[in-house]
Amino acid sequence: MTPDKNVIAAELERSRARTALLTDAVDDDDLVQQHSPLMSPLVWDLAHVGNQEELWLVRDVGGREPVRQDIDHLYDAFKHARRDRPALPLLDPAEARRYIAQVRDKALDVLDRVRLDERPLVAGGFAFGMIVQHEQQHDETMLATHQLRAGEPVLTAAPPPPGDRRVRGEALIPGGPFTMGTDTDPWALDNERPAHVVDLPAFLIDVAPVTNAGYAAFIDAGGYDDPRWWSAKGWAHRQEAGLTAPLHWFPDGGAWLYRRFGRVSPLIPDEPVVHVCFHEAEAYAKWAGKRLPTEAEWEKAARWDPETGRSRRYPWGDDPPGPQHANLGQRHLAPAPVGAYPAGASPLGVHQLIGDVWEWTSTDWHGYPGFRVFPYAEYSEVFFGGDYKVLRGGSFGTDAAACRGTFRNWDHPVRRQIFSGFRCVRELA
Ligand code: AVJ
Ligand code: FE
Repeated sequence: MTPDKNVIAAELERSRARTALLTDAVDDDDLVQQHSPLMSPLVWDLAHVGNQEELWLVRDVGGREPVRQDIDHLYDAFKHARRDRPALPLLDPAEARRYIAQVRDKALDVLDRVRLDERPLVAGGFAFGMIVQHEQQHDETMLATHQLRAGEPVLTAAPPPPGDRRVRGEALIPGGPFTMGTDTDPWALDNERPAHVVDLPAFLIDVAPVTNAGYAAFIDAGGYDDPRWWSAKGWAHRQEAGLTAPLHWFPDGGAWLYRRFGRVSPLIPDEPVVHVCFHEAEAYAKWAGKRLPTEAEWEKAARWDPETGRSRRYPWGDDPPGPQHANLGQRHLAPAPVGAYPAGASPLGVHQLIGDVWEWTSTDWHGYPGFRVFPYAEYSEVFFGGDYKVLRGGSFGTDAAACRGTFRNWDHPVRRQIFSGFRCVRELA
């Protein structure tokens, strides 16, 4: 299943089309503005994806001369915090667009000439896949910036498919070993490797993510005012940040309104809740008499096939995600209501593990046993052991190229500008 050069070129093109859509939607003033201190100006993301492509595909894989070595430091995410990026002498929008187009031409030429079995870095097209995923990840980050942006709506998409209220309750995941992670997925990143066996006791997992209605019940029950449900750290954060509801919710009489990509509307009860931090998810779970899944529990629910005992790429099998399986790729600019993807359910009846909302787990960000940096420590290793929780499954903003049953995301437990939700688990009585 090594992707051939035409597939790789098409994937590069698809990520660039998404980048263009997100950055052509607003004017140049808007591109250089900072919409939140948590985010870069969009024009930074724009040139940064090109700079990473230059570093890895043009210079490293291609062995070519630098295009713009002078700007490397501006687009090195470790050199300047997001809040400081607007003050940098960044390329302006026209320069950034020219730069990334120039890099892309060279990268495609490198792709044309390279032998994909030459070095580990390019085996199976890995370096190209890494760059495709990197751009798609920044496209999701840019979508989160759009969600924080004030002003008139500029993005549109078809609404997600309808839900099905019969999809409710919990599924039993039997105890026993399963294979977590992968050795064989050609574009899997270093943190998804190596494959290793994990033995878990049986558990019950929610068949769907927690909905807006479910989360509103926690608020109505006084959940934000009762320290019993919160960890000490979570309660301290709730107090300090003055949390009273998910980000982008605001009260309207006895109901809730929600602001999404510049449009305000009543909350849709059956939609998965989104824009909650880890601490809010954890508090809800405790209030509900449950807990958050560990990362291993989440992956077993998503990949383990009870028929064969094998771990698959997705809950529905090994077929690539189609529109019938999961809400991915910014096809819809909202999570889909619970039950919208029966074809995407796991054999044990767990729905919407992939797409819709990233799901918080209780696991701290770490390397698997036998982890080896590949190809650079700054992607994931430097964050191991930090104040980060693992998120799984991807959101409506995540592209299929950057989402699979093994894919691991992480963020600080207080972050909620990302498209984050959750589901709960429970031990057997
Ligand atoms: C995997 C989403 C945590 O955006 O910080 C992008 C992805 N790494 N450029 C991030 C990433 C370098 C990363 N996350
Ligand atoms: Fe990056």
